[in-house]
Amino acid sequence: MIRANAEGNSGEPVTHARFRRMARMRAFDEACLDALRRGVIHGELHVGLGQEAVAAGMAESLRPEDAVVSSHRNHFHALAKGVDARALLAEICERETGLCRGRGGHMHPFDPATNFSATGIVGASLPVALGYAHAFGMQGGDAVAIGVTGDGGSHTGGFHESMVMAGARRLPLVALVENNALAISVPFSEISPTATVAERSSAYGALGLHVDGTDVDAVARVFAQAMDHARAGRGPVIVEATCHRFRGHFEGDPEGYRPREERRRLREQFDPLTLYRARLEAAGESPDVLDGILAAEKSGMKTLLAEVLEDEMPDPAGALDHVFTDNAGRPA
Ligand SMILES: Cc1ncc(C[n+]2csc(CCOP(=O)(O)OP(=O)(O)O)c2C)c(N)n1
Repeated sequence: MIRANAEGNSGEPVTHARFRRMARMRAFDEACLDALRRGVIHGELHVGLGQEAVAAGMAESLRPEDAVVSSHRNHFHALAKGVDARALLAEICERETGLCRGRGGHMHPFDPATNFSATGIVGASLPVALGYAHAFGMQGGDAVAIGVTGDGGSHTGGFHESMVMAGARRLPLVALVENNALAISVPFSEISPTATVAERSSAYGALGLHVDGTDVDAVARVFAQAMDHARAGRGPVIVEATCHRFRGHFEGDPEGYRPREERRRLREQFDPLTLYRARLEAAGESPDVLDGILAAEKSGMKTLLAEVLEDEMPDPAGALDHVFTDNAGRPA
């Protein structure tokens, strides 16, 4: 049986590792929704429920030296890169124990230890990832920078400029586009000049790959191909993963742009966990083992949330601490 690589649980079959990763991601965002209902998260919250297979498929090909720069919908990418779930949850819950001591919140987690960061500015993950890719190119190793964005982000100037420069200089940049067919309320089909984002890659001298982002096995395979290409110095890649957002754009979104039944239909047909479970069971996997994985991840995340909610919040008097640096990049 195939075993998971170093990023998976040691010795666990790769199928279990993939299912577990998705289960953990789902449990994480469900914990965030729980925290929101308890009134401990202020400001907008964008969860990724329905999109677990994309980040979980990406995870296996990531090495510690690679960099991931994500978007406003970043929790799953952070977990895929190895960001500590407790520190991330504490950041989202605005605690002093958070990744950025509670000052960044859910849209701005930064973790130098794992080379992970995110931005709430749509499309701006790409120029930041380009900077990493440029540095990696100068260093001469085989590290890769991944810029994650949505279909909306792929229509920004920053995305285009980053791909132009990465293509011209053959930089190790992978643009991961999570195409959930909506930029808030705007359908991809109404504003895209092409049927896919991936097919624009030839204009950038990039490799373009399209994958069903509800299928974790397919994402893992395609993402590995993208990373091999970039690591080998053959230039940038666009990986477009089509997927579905099960909740509103943000929590509180009245979703006037899609009927409730549509949301229910998407959940019924395209839940990546349900789809993967069906595949594993058809191959002879025991339902009890899969139930055990789901239950363990859910209860683990509940415990984590309970712990985090006991943590201190930052002292308002220190609101500007750790926010600015001096010119040498040291905390002021
Ligand atoms: C530069 C910029 N313009 C507008 C916004 C407001 N905004 C936040 S998310 C979003 C849509 C993003 O859509 P997409 O990139 O497809 O990602 P998704 O929300 O579907 O994951 C917009 C317009 C923003 N944050 N930044």
